[in-house]
Amino acid sequence: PVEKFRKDYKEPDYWVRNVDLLIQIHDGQTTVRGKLSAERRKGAQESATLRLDAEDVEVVSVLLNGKELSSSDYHFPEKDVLEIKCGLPDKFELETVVKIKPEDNTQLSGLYKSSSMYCTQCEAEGFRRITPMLDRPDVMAKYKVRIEADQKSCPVLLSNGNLVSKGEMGEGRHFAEWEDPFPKPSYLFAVVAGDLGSIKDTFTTRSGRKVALEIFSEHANVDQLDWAMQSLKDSMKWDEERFGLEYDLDIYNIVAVNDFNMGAMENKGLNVFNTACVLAKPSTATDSDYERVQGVIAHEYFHNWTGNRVTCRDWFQLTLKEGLTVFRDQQFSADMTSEAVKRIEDVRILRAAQFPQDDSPMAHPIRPESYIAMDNFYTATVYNKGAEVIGMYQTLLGKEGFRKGMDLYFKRHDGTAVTCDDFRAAMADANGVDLEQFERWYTQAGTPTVEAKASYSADKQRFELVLSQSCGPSPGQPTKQPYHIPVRVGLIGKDGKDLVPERVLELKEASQTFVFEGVKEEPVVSLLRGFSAPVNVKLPRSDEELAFLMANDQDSFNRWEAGQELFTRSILANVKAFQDGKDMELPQVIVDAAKRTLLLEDIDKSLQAYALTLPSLLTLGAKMDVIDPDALVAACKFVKESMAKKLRAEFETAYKSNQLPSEPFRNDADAVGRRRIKNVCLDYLMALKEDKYTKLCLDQALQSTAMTDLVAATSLLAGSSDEAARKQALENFYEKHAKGNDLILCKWFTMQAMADVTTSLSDVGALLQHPDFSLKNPNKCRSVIGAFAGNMKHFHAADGSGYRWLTDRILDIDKMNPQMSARLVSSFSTFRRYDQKRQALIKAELERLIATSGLSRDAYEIASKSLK
Ligand code: DPP
Ligand code: ZN
Repeated sequence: PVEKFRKDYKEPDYWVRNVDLLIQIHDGQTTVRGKLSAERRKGAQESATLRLDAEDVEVVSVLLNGKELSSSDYHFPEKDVLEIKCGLPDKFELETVVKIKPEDNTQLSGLYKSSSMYCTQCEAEGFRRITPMLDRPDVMAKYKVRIEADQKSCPVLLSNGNLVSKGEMGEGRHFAEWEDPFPKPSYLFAVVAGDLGSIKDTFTTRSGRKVALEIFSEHANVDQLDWAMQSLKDSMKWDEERFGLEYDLDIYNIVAVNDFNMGAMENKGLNVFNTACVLAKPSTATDSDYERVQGVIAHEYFHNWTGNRVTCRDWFQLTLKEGLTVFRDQQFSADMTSEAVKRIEDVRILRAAQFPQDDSPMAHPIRPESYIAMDNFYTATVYNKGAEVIGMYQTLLGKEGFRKGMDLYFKRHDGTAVTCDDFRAAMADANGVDLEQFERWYTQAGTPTVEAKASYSADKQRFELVLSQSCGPSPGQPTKQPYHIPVRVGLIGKDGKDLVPERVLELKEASQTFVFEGVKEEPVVSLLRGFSAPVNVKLPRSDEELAFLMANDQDSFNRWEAGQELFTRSILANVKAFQDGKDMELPQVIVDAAKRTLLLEDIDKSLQAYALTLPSLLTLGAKMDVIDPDALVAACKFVKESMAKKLRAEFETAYKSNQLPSEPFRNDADAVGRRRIKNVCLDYLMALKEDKYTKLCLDQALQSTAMTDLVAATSLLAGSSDEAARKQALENFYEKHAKGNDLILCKWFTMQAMADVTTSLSDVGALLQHPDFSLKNPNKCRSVIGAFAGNMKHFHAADGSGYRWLTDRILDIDKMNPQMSARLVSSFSTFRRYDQKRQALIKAELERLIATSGLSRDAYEIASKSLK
């Protein structure tokens, strides 16, 4: 496999200005005629040949300026490259006719068939699987598309831009012609053909453009589209208000598809969505489903400016559009729900998914330096850490300064393909600041650590904070230069109020001293408020100080953070005790703090719930020198159980007082928060393993009408040692809710794959044989195989059985869908964080993968890099 490097970027020898496509869909075979209007780049050699990307297409003919070329004028010099060997004029039209088979396309990249519909996925490099093209994002062209298909099976024919004509062709066939007035890179191309239902609405932009909105799905799912539509309108309005950005076409279409590798895709004017990110109605969707739909609809909509109007010059710049757009969708969701809650959720994801990646052989800067398969770099680092980096601009420049930077970015670059450096320059120039050093966030991998030392002089009323930063080695980067880190700091007095105004310290040196004058008493420092940078913090504190912060910090994030730190300490101490065969203990200070939180009355219920939720196993694992899955799971169980023993009455009361009537269903912040805290309480009570609470949980599992409550209770029972209750709950969930609904089936699969029961491995084996399971559907693969790879105890079974099982599944899937198999390989990437024995077992599996002939380059890349 060939590795590509960022430093090797060159402009192409030819630009394609127009693409004219004829797509003739027939059952079993599709013909694509692609006409490219191209010109040689000024400065390119006249002898430069045209090398088009072309993958899995059968070339029927090639025409240059209307004249068919003889087969000696073109060839495939390497796999997936169609080279035109004859001389080319400065400007020309090159036409290819190719045959493709969407029905056999199990990779789900290019044009493929999902259930009864045809659809496309072109990012990152799928367009070349439809028609030969310079398939790279800096080649931007205007597209005209004519789709022809059977009228009965494909009454709906969609592509990007505006519908310019449609009609019947006889013999039961019909056509539609679409034209997109905006030049775009090929990865934003899309086509959909199928028998779809839809809902319609309109949105009038603030300059008065009336936009027709339509969301399509299979007919049976049309009743689950309203929330997506509401979210779309909210997003359109929000982007006008917050960033002055208006929609630019007369049509905005969204299509829900069952089989989809990613969450969704921002194709110009025609978003294609994984059903999991668009369908929602009260009887089928949990609160987090609602939040996900809202966030992803917004994300894809926001791409219209950050991604489509201004796109990436090359794929190394992916975070230019993804980090920025994730940041934008996070800000939107914060405005639509609660800023404090959203921040906690985002940091939880970052710590569970990105920090471990940063600490593995797969660590890469948010702007990677090289890749073998680009699809492997749609990572938590590029997306979520990328969003944190964008957030730091806003923290450094303020909201207004950030907006100025965004305005300048669009003014300079609208309609072009640019780099992360261009974005940074716009931020710097618009604000007249120097952001040179800030580039290191783009060049260096790894999570920095900020260490703080505080000293106070009562005489001088002066407080000094010495901040030092460091960042461990990562692949290819043995040493790191200091980052430019914004550190938001508050100094809290005994009464819980800030003693001086909060400051954003700019840490740029390896070590720096910051002085606060006029500090009337010795303060408690609240460091990195709002998680103002994606770093780990080291600051020696007593448990009592943490409890104080948990109760008093005016920054809601740091109140939560203090509680998490308390939990983490206790769990890690108990891990040690477990390993040493000593008794585990729960310090009273934690019980007291949790009790205070439980008894608070006028607190946001979601904040209350998160304050009582233990850090995730992955987050805790990242804090251990060597991850010991058994000890970690045991320590968490112990903490939960001991807490429940001490606070049984409080948990019961909170559980009861947060019950909601089943009618009418509400999903406002209060209702969501109540379900959240109620289910946290149930989780604690279930840790007691008493019949009384199993019964309570079973009642909820059998009788609830809210999907959130059903899933919470059934998941708890899926991990229960009470066999009868477990069986009853799972059967009930399947029969009453999951059967016939793929998305709910996935929840049912996941709760079993994640469960900590002795039969976990044989259970997931059985799920693969379940009639509702299909290895071809990415959502189902993720819900069984991906979920099991996240089952800390059983995936990491000491005998290696979980590892062997995963490798076998990866090899099955790799033949069909390399993007999917590569994702699963990455579950092995953190293997060096485990003990020697497990390391050896995983290493053997990675080696087995690499030794398999015909392994995809996608899977090969992750496996081989993980071993480095
Ligand atoms: N560009 C898509 C998204 O993140 C992923 N393929 O929205
Ligand atoms: Zn995106």
